Amino acid sequence: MKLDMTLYLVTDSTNLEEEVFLSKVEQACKGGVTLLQLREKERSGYDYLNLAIKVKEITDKYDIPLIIDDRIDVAMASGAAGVHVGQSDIPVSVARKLMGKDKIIGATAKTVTQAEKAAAEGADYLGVGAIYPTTTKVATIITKVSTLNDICNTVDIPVVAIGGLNKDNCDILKDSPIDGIAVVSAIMKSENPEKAAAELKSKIISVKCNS
Ligand code: TZP
Ligand code: MG
Repeated sequence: MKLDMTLYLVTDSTNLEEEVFLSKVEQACKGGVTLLQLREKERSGYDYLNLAIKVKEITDKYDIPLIIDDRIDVAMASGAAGVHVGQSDIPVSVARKLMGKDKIIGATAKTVTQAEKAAAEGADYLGVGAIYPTTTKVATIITKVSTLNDICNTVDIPVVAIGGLNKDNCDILKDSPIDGIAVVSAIMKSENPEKAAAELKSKIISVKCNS
């Protein structure tokens, strides 16, 4: 099945009761998220796996592929569709060997060189950013839209833009040949994640149509 990267939700459960977190995830799925990444930085393997299993029950219901951030073991054990690795994680080539050809492997790239390497090693998609400053806990730097465009024009795998994006500022991507956007706060911090996802999705579809 072809990956639909239009609206990629990267979750953040920080300061949320599990029930509230899972409800936000479900609302976002209802609102039209096309791919979902469970991103947990503080949890033990035990807790990460248990949460992944619960999130997968939801994403399965909406036919949305679940990607696990950083942890190949958690991805495999939960039956997730794939894993997302950054520059300081297990390399894409190793992830591919461990997970096999059918799993989705996403990678973070901030330069054309990193993007070319990840694609050559077998990544299925790239996340590129941060496009804007972000309030989400992450070690990142700003990536210029011109670099994002260079990456899109260099690799032949899908590229999503990430970092500080919301429905009011993603027009900056109108001339960019991206396949979609990835967001954390724009959906996770919304009081109404279903509406936030739906609005963001129609916005990004109209932005993409003009690119
Ligand atoms: N990688 C680059 S920016 C970022 C990640 C994981 C966080 C994006 O979060 P937000 O809240 O959408 O700015
Ligand atoms: Mg990582």
